[in-house]
Amino acid sequence: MSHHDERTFVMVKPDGVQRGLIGEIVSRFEERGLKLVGGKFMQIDQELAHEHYGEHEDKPFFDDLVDFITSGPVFAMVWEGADATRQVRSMVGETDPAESAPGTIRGDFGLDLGRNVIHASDHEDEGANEREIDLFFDEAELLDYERIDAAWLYEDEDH
Ligand code: D4T
Repeated sequence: MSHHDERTFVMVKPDGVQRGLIGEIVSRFEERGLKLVGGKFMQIDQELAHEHYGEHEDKPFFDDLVDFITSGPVFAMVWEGADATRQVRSMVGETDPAESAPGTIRGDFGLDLGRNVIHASDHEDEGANEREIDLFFDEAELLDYERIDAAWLYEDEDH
């Protein structure tokens, strides 16, 4: 794997889907130069919600979080690129949209912690990206191809 091949898991949550933000969000990552390697429009069931949010099981907001994430379709994605996990998190903003800077996805499209539009793997949680990709995608659903502009995105890609 070259250093351009880091993969991270991203999901437009039910509020983002209902508000018509899938295209806008996908565009931001595409324009940044990240490569889409997997995408799935799906409904999360109770079991998957509990696995995905297992770390929050004992929190007071857990039941509302599960109800919300299972309340409508989500758009799950895998994006690939140099330092992808950390770069995507910085584009997403803080967990609470109210604390997120303008220019970030949550800072531009959200106001409420319980409706924060998008999920992205935590770069400070080692292995979160691989764990979440495995939870939502089979290996065969992740596609291997080159972006035609790769040589213009990375100095060390050959022309
Ligand atoms: P996700 O996982 O949804 O991308 O959010 P973050 O990674 O930014 O934040 P998190 O795991 O700490 O929180 C998961 C999810 O729970 C909601 N939440 C969180 C909530 O409703 N009330 C709360 O007090 C907290 C801390 C928002 C995101």
